[in-house]
Amino acid sequence: MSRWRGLLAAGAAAGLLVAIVAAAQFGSATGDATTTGTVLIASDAGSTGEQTLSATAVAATYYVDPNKGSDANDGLSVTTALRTLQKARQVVDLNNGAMSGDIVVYLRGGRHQLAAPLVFGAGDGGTNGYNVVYRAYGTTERPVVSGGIAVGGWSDSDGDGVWEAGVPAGTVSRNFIVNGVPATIARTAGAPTGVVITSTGFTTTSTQLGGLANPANIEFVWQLAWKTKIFSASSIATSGTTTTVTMKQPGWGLRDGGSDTIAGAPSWYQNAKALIDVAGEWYLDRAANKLFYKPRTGEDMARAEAILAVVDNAMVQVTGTPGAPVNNLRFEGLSFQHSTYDRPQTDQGHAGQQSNATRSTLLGSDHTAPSDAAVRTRYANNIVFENGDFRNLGASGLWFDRGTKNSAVIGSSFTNIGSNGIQVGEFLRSVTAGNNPCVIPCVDIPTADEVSAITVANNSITRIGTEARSAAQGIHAAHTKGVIITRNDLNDLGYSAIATGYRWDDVAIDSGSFQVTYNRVRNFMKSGRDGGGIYNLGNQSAGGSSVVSNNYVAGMFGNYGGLYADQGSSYVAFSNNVVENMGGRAWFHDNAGAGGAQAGLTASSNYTDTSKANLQAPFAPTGTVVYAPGSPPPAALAIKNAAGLESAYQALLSYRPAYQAEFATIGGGAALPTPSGHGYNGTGALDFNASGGYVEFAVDAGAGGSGSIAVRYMLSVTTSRTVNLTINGVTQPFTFNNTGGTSNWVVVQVPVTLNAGINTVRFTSTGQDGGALDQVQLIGFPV
Ligand SMILES: [Ca+2]
Ligand SMILES: [Ca+2]
Ligand SMILES: [Ca+2]
Ligand SMILES: [Ca+2]
Repeated sequence: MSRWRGLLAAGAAAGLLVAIVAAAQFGSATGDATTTGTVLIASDAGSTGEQTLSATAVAATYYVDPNKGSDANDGLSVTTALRTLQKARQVVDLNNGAMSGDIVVYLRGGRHQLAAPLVFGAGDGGTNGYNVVYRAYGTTERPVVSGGIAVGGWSDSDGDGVWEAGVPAGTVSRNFIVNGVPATIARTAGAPTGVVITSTGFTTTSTQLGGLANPANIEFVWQLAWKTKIFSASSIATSGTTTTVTMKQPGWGLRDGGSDTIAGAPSWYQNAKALIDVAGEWYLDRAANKLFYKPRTGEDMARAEAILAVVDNAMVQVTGTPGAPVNNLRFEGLSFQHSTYDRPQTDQGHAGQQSNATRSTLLGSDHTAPSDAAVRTRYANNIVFENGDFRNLGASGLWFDRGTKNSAVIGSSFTNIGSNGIQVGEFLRSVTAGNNPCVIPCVDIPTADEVSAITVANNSITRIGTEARSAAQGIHAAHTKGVIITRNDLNDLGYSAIATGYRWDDVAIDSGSFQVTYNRVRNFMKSGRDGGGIYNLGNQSAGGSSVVSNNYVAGMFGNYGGLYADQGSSYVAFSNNVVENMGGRAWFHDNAGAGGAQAGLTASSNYTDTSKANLQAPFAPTGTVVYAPGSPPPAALAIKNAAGLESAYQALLSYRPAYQAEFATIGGGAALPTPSGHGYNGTGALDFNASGGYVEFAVDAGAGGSGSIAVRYMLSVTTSRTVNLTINGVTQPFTFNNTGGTSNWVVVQVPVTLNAGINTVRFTSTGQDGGALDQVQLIGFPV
């Protein structure tokens, strides 16, 4: 079907999506001046100066500038931009009744702070077949849709290295991000001792617990085999050598259900000021409305960008109704950051189940439903996220929920996500009535409620499951039809990378006809066990059989198998996959027979460097080619090399957010005036002022190596200006050239070789002012 009006090539049958848009947003800064308003205005008139997906006319253009805009403006030009997304949504709603072309809302660089969830309803989408597009302005501006508040006014008056700052009364948060990097809730290194689980909590011989302040906010974390559970105390009391932890209810009563249950001590406990001892740990004292933090190397709390995530869960919602879905919305080039996940400190706790779904009484009983997500669509049609950056989020990243159809997430990165990266579909089950009964229909799902024809393509997913390392999955699709998961790169996961299905028998339900193809899956099961690189549960026959083919799966850290057909798996064909470096585990783990007859379950022409397979008759792979480790035959090598991101999206593998000059360390008379022009990222830019003025960045180059530093700046005088650029103590000149206007920012790449971990990058004036320095960004260093 033509879902995107020609925006995407209809290559799904071959498992291939053709990239229409260059991933210019990521790491391809070129040093030319293509970010100027002139070019963009031309592109609005149909020029190709900007990579635009749609060939349709633009009926209206609006601008949102979080630094220079005002909601009293008309929003129709860069100089009369609106300030908030909430206002832009209202303006669009009043003007989209009879569209004659797309409506484009350009988001300027900076942090677009949400005071409350941003909710798009049926009146906010495109009409007459056109789209409403929320798009980053230019290729080097990075608008951040943020559910957080900036925290300033830090002090360390007692000099103990733990800094503190006030927050608004009543602030609740479990996610704190400094200079773009998540901080860690203050925690113990290990488990309490002598733990005995009881119906009300547990007893322990660890005496520290009894002395901690604000016991009702202390959390206990169990990282189990494939579940993560987090509960908080209602009270803690010590008598003699025994400390009794009483947990909040009803959460503690829901702690189990199914297997993988709590039997012993929590893995650690967290969220008390006394537990701050390692750099990067933080604590929010909810009673005193104070935030405490022990800075990491290179963080200057007088300057650092300190963001406390305060919008709980779904900070962006696309929510229609069964009779009136939201249609035709696109989000292009946007970063979604700073949602939090408050539930572990509530009475419900986080009673995590498989796929980090959550058991709770919030849905009327003790039912299990998918994990919450920062961005969620429900009763929605033709919703597309492209070139996005989902980062530093409390729960899951993106969820195509009930009633979402013909939608996609393409060319986006998912990093530092609390729960799953991407979820597709809905389920609700009762663990007390057995694993399988569906609380909501899963056979004959009402048409309006179906989740179907979702494409997940060319995304990079890494370091997800920061809250639920042993349970979170890169991509989970369940109770859906026609889902295409293709060309994604998944790396560094605690549990299964791609998982489909959520039913432990082979009863045919409205689930199936999925394609998991051409993905590259690396380094998974690093925390949990009983998972796989590509994992399926249950019958996948609805709408036709399902396919897992041409994937490259490598680097397994815990059992059971690279490809895993779990209970009830049927009508899934595994073919032409390459599975290697399993660390002694099986290339194929078959447990399908435990839940059914394995009808339609096949494995053919797969390639692997291990002969180990766990199989249950009558299932038997055919045509398997086993080769010696390191010696794949040409056919396997071809599959391996073809898997993963298409070339236009390769830059996602090294995409790192920029470091803003205004949050770095400055000195020598340098200052941070608000730039007079538009289009800077973050909240400002650096002015060197006189000789000796400097800014110093502490940049994390990961494993280090060769790459470049992309410097974004503006200079609106005709004479070039040269400063010293000192990288790890070695100095070279850096010249700012005239960019032709105070709103014209350019990006110049400086080739560098960096050490692993933190490197220092300092710009210093040598006698005259420099340009206005906006940010630096590492290019080409794998994340
Ligand atoms: Ca409307
Ligand atoms: Ca202190
Ligand atoms: Ca600690
Ligand atoms: Ca900046």
